[in-house]
Amino acid sequence: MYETAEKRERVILVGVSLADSDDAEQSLDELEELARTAGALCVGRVLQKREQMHPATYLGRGKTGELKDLIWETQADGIICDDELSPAQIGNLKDELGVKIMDRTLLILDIFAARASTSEGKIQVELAQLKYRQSRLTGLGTSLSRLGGGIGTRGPGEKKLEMDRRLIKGRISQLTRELKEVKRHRQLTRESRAKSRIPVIAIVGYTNAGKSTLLNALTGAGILAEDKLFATLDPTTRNLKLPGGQEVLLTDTVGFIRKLPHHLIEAFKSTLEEAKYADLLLHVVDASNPQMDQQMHVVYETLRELEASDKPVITAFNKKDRFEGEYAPRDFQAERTAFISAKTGEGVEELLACVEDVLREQKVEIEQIYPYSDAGKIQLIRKYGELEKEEYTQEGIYVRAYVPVDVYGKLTHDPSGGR
Ligand SMILES: Nc1nc2c(ncn2[C@@H]2O[C@H](COP(=O)(O)OP(=O)(O)OP(=O)(O)O)[C@@H](O)[C@H]2O)c(=O)[nH]1
Ligand SMILES: [Mg+2]
Repeated sequence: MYETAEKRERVILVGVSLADSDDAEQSLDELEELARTAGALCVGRVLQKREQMHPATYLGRGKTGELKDLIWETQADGIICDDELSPAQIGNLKDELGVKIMDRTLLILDIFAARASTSEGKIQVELAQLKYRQSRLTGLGTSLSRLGGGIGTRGPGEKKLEMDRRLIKGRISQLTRELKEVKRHRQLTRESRAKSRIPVIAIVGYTNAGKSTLLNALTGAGILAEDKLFATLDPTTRNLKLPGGQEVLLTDTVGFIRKLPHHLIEAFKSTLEEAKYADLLLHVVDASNPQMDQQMHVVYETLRELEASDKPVITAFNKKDRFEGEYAPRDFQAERTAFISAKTGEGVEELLACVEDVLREQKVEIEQIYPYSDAGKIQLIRKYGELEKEEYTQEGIYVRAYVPVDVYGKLTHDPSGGR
């Protein structure tokens, strides 16, 4: 993803463990993974237990001194803090430590910047980057240009990173306008999908859970699936015919992560919102990851933030090939759960059966005898629903089927005034 010729930045990861949470160490593991994805080399870690983050310097005084020594020992080029820093914190740490100061947000923005491939993705990333930078110009400005590369300098608007406040403001409003246009297009696509009445299923989940691998396995979509965080940034939609014959649209979406930067959620809303307009969410979980529970929690929290938490969910515990035996995680928030390996294809059939079940539950059962002159209605059922049984009797055509609610109205309404 990154040019190898570029010198790898040597970074120290810095975190604060708050009294009420104990997953700071795991969060740092994830930060290391993110840093690695962005091409940096982690040369040290500092984790401080504190009641709260220090408002001026993130770490307390003593720890900051310790960090300074570690920077000297390891010849680090910079530090990455695990939480979003305020402009003041960046400035103070910069003065104190004399190296490049980065945070989780900057890092994630940087990875997104390198991943963005569509114009929509690029606009969204640049907007998020500029908004982040806007308030931090003094703290970041010099440290970024001094190094002339590395984390925080990549992106669609790379040349514009040196812009002053006034220009940034202008660029932000231009991008906001462009994004509005993009959103309008997305809305139109959604509307035409809704008209076609083909159910939309959004694949959601923590980053690296196997969402793209699953979409590829189901539809041969040929999307990049990698053992890297945020391999997918732009949503891809593919048609899929379920075993019973019904067609659905499957959309692969950007992965979620803990502490997903607010700017990014804002900027990426139109991409992330795919989940909001879906009929069903397919939640892919990496069940071989020891952090599985926290990751599922993050996914549900993010869905809530996107106002998509009222959708029916099917949870697919993925990477079954990596765990053995009795292990049987559960998800009480899901309508159904399945155990699959997107890689080997194991369990995928059962998963599709779950999808059919849940889609059927969203439909209404219809059992009726139609006169032979009403054969058009049978066509309607075939097209939009599932025809379970069809019998040609003396009174007419006996039909038992599951149909979408809106089609149901058309099927039961009898213009002749009833028989
Ligand atoms: N062993 C095993 N590995 C899997 C399975 N499914 C996916 N993977 C691997 O997990 C990694 C991540 O898969 P992706 O499909 O890129 O995951 P994603 O959820 O799309 O990730 P992002 O797009 O980064 O959010 C890849 O290296 C896959 O090969 C599985 O069933 N078993
Ligand atoms: Mg992906």
